[in-house]
Amino acid sequence: MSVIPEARETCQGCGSGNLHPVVDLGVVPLADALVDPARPPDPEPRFPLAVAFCADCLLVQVRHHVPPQTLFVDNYLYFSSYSRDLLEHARRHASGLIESRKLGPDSLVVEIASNDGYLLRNFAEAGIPVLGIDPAPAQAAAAREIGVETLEEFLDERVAERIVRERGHADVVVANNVMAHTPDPLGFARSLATLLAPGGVATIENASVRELVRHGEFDTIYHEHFSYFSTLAMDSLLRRAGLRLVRVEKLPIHGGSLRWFAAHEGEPDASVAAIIEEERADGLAEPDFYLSLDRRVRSVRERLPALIARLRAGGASVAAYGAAAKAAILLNVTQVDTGLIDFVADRNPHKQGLCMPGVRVPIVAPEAIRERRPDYLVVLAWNFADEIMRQEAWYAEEGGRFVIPVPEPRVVG
Ligand code: JHZ
Ligand code: ZN
Repeated sequence: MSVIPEARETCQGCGSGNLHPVVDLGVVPLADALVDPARPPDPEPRFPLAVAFCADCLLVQVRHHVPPQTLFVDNYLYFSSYSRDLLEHARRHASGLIESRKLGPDSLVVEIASNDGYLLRNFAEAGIPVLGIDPAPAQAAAAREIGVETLEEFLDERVAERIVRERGHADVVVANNVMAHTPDPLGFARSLATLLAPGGVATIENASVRELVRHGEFDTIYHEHFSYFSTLAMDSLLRRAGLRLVRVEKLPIHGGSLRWFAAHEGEPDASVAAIIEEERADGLAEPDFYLSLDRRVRSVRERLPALIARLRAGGASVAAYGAAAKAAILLNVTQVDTGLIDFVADRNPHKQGLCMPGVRVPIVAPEAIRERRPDYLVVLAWNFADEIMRQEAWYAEEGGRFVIPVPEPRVVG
């Protein structure tokens, strides 16, 4: 039996007790704890999933903490390299840094949560020394196979100090979609500061909480994501870690992300003040902004199962695409189970043959779409809807229809 964590009463970013509840998604399985149908857990562990806003450091955060070892080592089959758009995004990020930071054979690029080496390979192929840090064993092994040296650990200050002793400081530290993955974001930011050379830059990328709320992306809330960042919250955190936020860029990836540039020194460019101003004007410094999420959850919870049930009642068959972590949350929160969808297709062979947690919908290879010809395909990895619909263009040409589930379920194509 797993231990059910208590709801935290203090902020994980600043220790304040000034937490305001934002949304409660109920009690759900872990988003990446895919179930082996030959050995199903009984009972399947479930955890409360509720989010709060800290009125002091402005960090949005989950209140029930599951140990990172459980999340990212024991139950983690996410490999970054199964999305071509993400690979292209990583390639552009790397070539931009190589050029702007004039990186070469004497530089060092460190990536935290380097996964299967999807990003660092671009630096390595250009002859730039790299070091990946990632605690997930299969992903670290895959990275090493393509020549990306990887330390199989969680980053903390001790690990950061050791790397500096052994390898020197990093000219560039990349932390993409990982700042949210730690229960101790301040300790994490301090580790970035330790790793970073005096004139170096850290680039930190994460889904933007502004877009999460504005577009009702509640399914991106799960235990792996301990926090949800605005630039306001990031600025506060980096300052407390002794770093400066010097630039911010908006990116379309993952439903709307931000890339923050942090350094030991240097003046912020105009992007920082502009985005902070925009966030303040939109109300991100106040708890009320976040409360609209609750309405979105209620609406999708009602409308998605109703839409699928209506299609099925008309004789149609329905399946889904993308066994993403967000898919597990969406299916469990809306109770879309095997009574409503037949399978979830996913390109990641590590996920195929397993079932979605909780609802137990089987995960199969995308070839099943051709073989079984469902009339509708719910795009659960909606953040990659364009790529998926491009890749499965034949399906729409032959009469199949896609359903996009958030912010409001709708049939497209
Ligand atoms: P995707 C992941 O979340 C993991 P998830 C993690 N929780 C995180 O922080 C965020 O990213 C940022 C598949 N797929 O990327 C691959 C195809 O099969 O939205 C994935 O299983 N064919 C750490 O899991 C899933 O869909 C395709 O053509 O919510 C997408 O998952 C494409 C494009 C994807 O992330
Ligand atoms: Zn706080």
